[in-house]
Amino acid sequence: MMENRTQVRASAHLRELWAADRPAFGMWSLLADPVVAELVAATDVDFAVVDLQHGFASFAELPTLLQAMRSGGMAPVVRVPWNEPAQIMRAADSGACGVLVPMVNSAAEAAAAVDACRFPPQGSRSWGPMWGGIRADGAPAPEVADAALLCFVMVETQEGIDALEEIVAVPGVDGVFIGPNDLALSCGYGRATYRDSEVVGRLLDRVIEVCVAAGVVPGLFCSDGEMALHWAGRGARFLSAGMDTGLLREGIDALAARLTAHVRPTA
Ligand code: 3PY
Ligand code: MG
Repeated sequence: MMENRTQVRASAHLRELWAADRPAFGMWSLLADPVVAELVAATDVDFAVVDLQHGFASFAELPTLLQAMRSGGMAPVVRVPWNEPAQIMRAADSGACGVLVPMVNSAAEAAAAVDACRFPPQGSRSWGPMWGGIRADGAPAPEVADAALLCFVMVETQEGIDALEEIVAVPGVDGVFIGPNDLALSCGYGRATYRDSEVVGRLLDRVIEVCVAAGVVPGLFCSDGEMALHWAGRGARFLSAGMDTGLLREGIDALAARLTAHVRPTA
């Protein structure tokens, strides 16, 4: 089915980049508007993340957002609000090519996330492809759906750092996605970033190193392109590089500044 082909293509594109040890750069979607979703999906970024934890969209809007992205040519990754099987399964049914699971603090929690991503006998995902009866070519075979769905666990707490070696060893974990904001808060560094704190930078380096040694993909939330390029250079391979809200704001501010400067040149 088209749905399935779009999902398979999206995760295959990412896997090809990683097989060649190349970084995947993506967009972070906070807005719940299907037109913006289609626009994001029609660009040349390698992936998009629809953020259901801290974005404006909820599960009610998700099928429509993913439908819009599919018509833009992309099946995005969905960050679910929590490590909850029903949420992971719903995101996968809706058409995600992968999930980011927040606040994973132990191997058992990572194993639970993987379990929700895979159909039996590998896991306990419940069968119910929502688009199957709507789109012409039916539902994906369970093993095809399993192979296409990327499972990224987010390490973003001191507890997660303490259990990192066990987390990356869990079979079926495709990668670790670092949430640098929560990680700094949880580890006692407040709102510090790698830009103003060497110790924060070293912490991120260590997560990347442990992932690489374990053969899983190191990912990182980046607030801008400069940050994404910096961490791609240090080995991260799954990097968000901008947010729809931030880029819209930046574009409008830059335009307004240009127009204002033109009309009222400084003396
Ligand atoms: C974090 O930085 O904690 C994130 O989860 C990114 O949104
Ligand atoms: Mg976070």
